[in-house]
Amino acid sequence: MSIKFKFTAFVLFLTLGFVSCNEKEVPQKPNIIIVYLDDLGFGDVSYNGAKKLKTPHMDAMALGGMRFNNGYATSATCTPSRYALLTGVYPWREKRAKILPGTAPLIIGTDQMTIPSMLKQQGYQTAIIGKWHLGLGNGNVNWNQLVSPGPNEVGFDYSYILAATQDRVPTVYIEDGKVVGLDPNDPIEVSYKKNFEGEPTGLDNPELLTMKWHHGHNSSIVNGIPRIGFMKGGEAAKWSDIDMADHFLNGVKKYIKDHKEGPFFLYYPMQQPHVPRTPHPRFEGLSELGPRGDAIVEADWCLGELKKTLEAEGILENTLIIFSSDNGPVLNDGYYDDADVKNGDHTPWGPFRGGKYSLFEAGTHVPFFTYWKGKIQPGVSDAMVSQLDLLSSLAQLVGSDVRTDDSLPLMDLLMGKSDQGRDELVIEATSRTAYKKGDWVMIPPYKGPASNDNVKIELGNDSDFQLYNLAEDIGQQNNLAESQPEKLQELLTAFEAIRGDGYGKTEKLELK
Ligand code: NG6
Ligand code: CA
Repeated sequence: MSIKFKFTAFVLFLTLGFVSCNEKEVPQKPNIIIVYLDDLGFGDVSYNGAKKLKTPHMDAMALGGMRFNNGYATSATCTPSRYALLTGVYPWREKRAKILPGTAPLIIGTDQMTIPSMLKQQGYQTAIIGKWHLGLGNGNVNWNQLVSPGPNEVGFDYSYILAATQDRVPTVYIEDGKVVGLDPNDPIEVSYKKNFEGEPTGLDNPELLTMKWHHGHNSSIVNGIPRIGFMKGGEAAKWSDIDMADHFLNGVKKYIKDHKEGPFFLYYPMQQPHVPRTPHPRFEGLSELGPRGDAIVEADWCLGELKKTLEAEGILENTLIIFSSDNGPVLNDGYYDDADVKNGDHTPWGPFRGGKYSLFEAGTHVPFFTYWKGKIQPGVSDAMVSQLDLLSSLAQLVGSDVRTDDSLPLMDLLMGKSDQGRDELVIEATSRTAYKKGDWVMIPPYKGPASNDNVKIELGNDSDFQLYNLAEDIGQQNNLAESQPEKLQELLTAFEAIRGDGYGKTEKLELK
């Protein structure tokens, strides 16, 4: 071996040694993007077996990153899951974390820790572009002035949002607290109590509708679609439903281009496939499932565009992407859009029982993957992880000592470097809670109907305790509460230690 080669090898050895110990000790500050879908079920993605719709971009990222077979939202509805995701606090600790109307006040405290606040402390630029649904203002919002506090007061440097849901008023975009495109001569008024005089509604004016309501959704009409809540004025500011995905995506692309020097945190909560399902016409018929499937194909395309943008800007290798959904799937969530009629043998809920609103598995057991080109090796994990864990995990990644009691620092798991997940998790559905420990799930007795006839989903209510072993019974068909009293007691004790004993025995369902 020549002296020169020996020397080169020695330098290489030193460099590699330095790099690898550097990686361990020095925190990394990649760009971080959370892509959060709305009502996407575990079985709605082709990498989990969907056949009647193809999600090639989700598949490519999931299979090229770490895929979690046991990834959970905290809740079976939107607001509480989003609350937990951003704050790292169980949503049942905050009474207001329930499906919010468009007029609800902000439910995250402006002094509360959030993912974007934590990342800001670490030098990140932070943004949300998409669905908010965590309340705005302090009550009695004047939509014609600065709408505050909101995302900008809980850690986001930049916000471009829809206030609540696509089916709720106000149907306008809000950028940094200002309604986009508002004509001051046509002020916006919003009420969830009563209609404004002379304004048509879905209930009274079916002749004006391009989409029919099935249950709820019969108040103000915007773009031919009847909504929840009443709204007047703001004509020029109203969004175009079929362009919504493109609109948010364009904002996302611009944000990435403008902030490519990084590090940035981008929270990209898409509105698909929540109702009303309004995929752009170019996606029409791309699934065999009608607008719901087409909206998922559209969301998949958006994810592909996101990746392309990162590639084009040369920052894909420096960006961690986390993908999940806020709650499980629902077919008919209040409009006649053929989602149920065309569903056939598609299983949005995957192998699980229940769906959105349900304490059964499909309510919270959702698609979940991490992708970081070159840094995360392709893999699959059965360890349990919740969106609740993202705050502490991301803090761990960037070298912040922020932690919450509920949020576990599981960054090694998310990076595929460990198979250690959480042992236990409290799950929530419309103010009811249940407990999961390892393969076991315990659902306490709840009053209320076994299923919701409108959405046709089993809710998980029963007058007796339910106990399931998912290792043998993934579909939750065999209630072992009677035959395994010791196991039941073990879970109940552990559950009450976290939850206290007032875990909603008499809670009412929020569903109408
Ligand atoms: C329900 C709506 C449903 C949906 C949901 C919120 C009715 C009858 N149903 O109250 O359509 O908007 O709220 O969904 O109004 S979530 O994903 O944002 O939690
Ligand atoms: Ca949702």
